[in-house]
Amino acid sequence: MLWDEASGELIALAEALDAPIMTSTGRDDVVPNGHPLFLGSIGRGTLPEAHALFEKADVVFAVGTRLAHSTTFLRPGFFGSARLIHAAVDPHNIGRNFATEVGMNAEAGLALRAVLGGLGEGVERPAWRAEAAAVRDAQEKHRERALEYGGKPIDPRRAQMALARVLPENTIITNDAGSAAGYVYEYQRFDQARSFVAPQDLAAIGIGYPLGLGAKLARPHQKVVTISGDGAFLCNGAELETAMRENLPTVCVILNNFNLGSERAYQKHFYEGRYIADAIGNPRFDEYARVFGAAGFRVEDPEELEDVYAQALKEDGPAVVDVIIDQDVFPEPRRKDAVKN
Ligand SMILES: Cc1ncc(C[n+]2csc(CCOP(=O)(O)OP(=O)(O)O)c2C)c(N)n1
Ligand SMILES: [Mg+2]
Repeated sequence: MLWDEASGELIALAEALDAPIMTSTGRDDVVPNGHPLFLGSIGRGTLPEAHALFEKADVVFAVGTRLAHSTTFLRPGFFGSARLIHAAVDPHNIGRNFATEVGMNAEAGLALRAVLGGLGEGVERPAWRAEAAAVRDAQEKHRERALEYGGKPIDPRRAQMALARVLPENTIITNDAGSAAGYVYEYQRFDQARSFVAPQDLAAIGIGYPLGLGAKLARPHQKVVTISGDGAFLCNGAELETAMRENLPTVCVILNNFNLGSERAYQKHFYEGRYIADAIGNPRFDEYARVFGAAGFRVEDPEELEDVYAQALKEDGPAVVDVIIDQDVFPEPRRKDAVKN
């Protein structure tokens, strides 16, 4: 969808059908998130309200997606009783994992234009519009609630939402794998295509910070912010040297729980909280950044988040914000279904 720059066609079709739009995981930037029919991405960040509406669909038109693991978990019942129309550029992906009523081997824009062209006048379905509005309302309330999570260490949801409130329009966000960074799907919002670079199926930790440097090289006039866990940042944090040498002023927000939180989450949910090898001892990341000559910040008080983020965003060189967060707040493990079976 992004490669084909077909967001306009996608929106036109959704509007013609009054059909809600959801994107695959990590493609939250395909549609300007303020659009009244946009309900977020499918996968980790999907709120129950959005999921319930997805399950009510009688037809799902999946365009320009592989329907890969990070979105569908390859769960056989993923589409429930909905009939699936799947347009994909690689024919091997059509019918590969899911029973498909109609397959279209086409680029996203072409497939969308073909369907739009055959639609005629479109339809009005005020009930679906209203349901979409109700889901969007629930999502906004959910986001706002994060601002009430006080206390120390900082709740990672508060850290994410505070960031969402200060980011300038058209900031590019690059994300790392991990639990606290994974809240990105619930709390960050995107206005334009190609403003979100997320780890996909392999989800290797350590990717976030270098992704940000690449994004800054490609788009020097846009702000670039990376959201990373502490364990993930430790994998590739020495790229601060590259950032300094190449003058790549990104802001790296490290959600620091002194823990490989994703592993802790598994141990909590599947091993009765018998924690082992999850804790990590970190250097102070603000000082670590300064050793390279970059700007370093540290936040321990949730009330200071927005100010410190704003300061870091004003830096004209590389900056790191070390946010000390609660190691016991994390989303449910993504692979819960897989581990259960
Ligand atoms: C290269 C690699 N090794 C291991 C993993 C498994 N893994 C996924 S998340 C994670 C922990 C990440 O810790 P951190 O970056 O501190 O984020 P947190 O979950 O604590 O928010 C690990 C080890 C992985 N995805 N990639
Ligand atoms: Mg961590």
